[in-house]
Amino acid sequence: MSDPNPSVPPEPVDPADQTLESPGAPEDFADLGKILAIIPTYNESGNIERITARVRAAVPSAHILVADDNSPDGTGKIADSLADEDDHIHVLHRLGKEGLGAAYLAGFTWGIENGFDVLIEMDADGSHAPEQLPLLLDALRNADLVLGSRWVPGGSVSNWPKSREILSRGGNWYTRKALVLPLMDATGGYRAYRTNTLKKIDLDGVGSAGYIFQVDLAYRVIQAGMRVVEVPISFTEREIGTSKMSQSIVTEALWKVTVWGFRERMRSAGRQRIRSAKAKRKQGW
Ligand SMILES: Nc1nc2c(ncn2[C@@H]2O[C@H](COP(=O)(O)OP(=O)(O)OP(=O)(O)O)[C@@H](O)[C@H]2O)c(=O)[nH]1
Ligand SMILES: [Mg+2]
Repeated sequence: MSDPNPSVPPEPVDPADQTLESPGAPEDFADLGKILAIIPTYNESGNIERITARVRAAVPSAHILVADDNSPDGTGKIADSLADEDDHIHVLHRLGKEGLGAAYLAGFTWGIENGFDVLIEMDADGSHAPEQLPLLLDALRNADLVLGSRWVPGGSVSNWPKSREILSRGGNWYTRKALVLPLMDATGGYRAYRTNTLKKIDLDGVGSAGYIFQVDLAYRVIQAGMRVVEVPISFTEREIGTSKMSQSIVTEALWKVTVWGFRERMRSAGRQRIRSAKAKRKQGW
């Protein structure tokens, strides 16, 4: 697969039509192999039970890994008791808060070591509807990475203050321009990766901690010539618990995108210089 351009997204689906009571047996996506949804948590005691239950109902064949950074509110303990009752739920206890990126990298390593073929990224706070996971998995049949996108036609956000929307749209606009990245929502965190996709990029070289981690990975997948597809999602702001978004997360994102964009421009200017020197030599200048 070498077309890095995102394809036309599938028909948008109203999440209201995708309740837990949806008729018919849920699809098991056996053709994609073993599926693991990684849910990073920090103080999500009010959400963890509900989100795991929704994932289990939406795609019963999928396993769940809760990657908890020793949450002071006891999220890890609740996850342990859920894992005791359900062999599809696993818990990765980490020593302390190290950021979303570090938790996902540890989760990916766990998933790869335990033989999973598909790795899902999903927030614990319900912003990413598990009922839309089948949309991402279906699109993964023809992609190396699927992004749940708020900013393609059919995508939406609800209960977000205007300031958050401006930050997300603006951040994505800047990312698109600086990195020449053909993606509408490179910062989003609802994703489906093939394990093979992650094996082909240098995960050890990823140092990003905050939300820029998402851009970092999408950028690496596209630069490796793999196919990234965006599907519309309905994003809902968290109702329970507190956001971990901070000024330092935004600053990390801004400076990293700027540095990478500058580096890429220097590289392509270098390539251009070499090409014109070769052309001149050929013409006998
Ligand atoms: N393990 C771990 N999880 C984290 C860390 N920071 C955030 N998370 C989790 O990552 C997911 C996204 O974090 P949120 O606080 O919801 O960030 P957000 O969605 O941008 O912010 P809101 O819109 O206010 O919810 C949640 O499941 C968090 O619990 C961290 O340092 N370690
Ligand atoms: Mg959130």
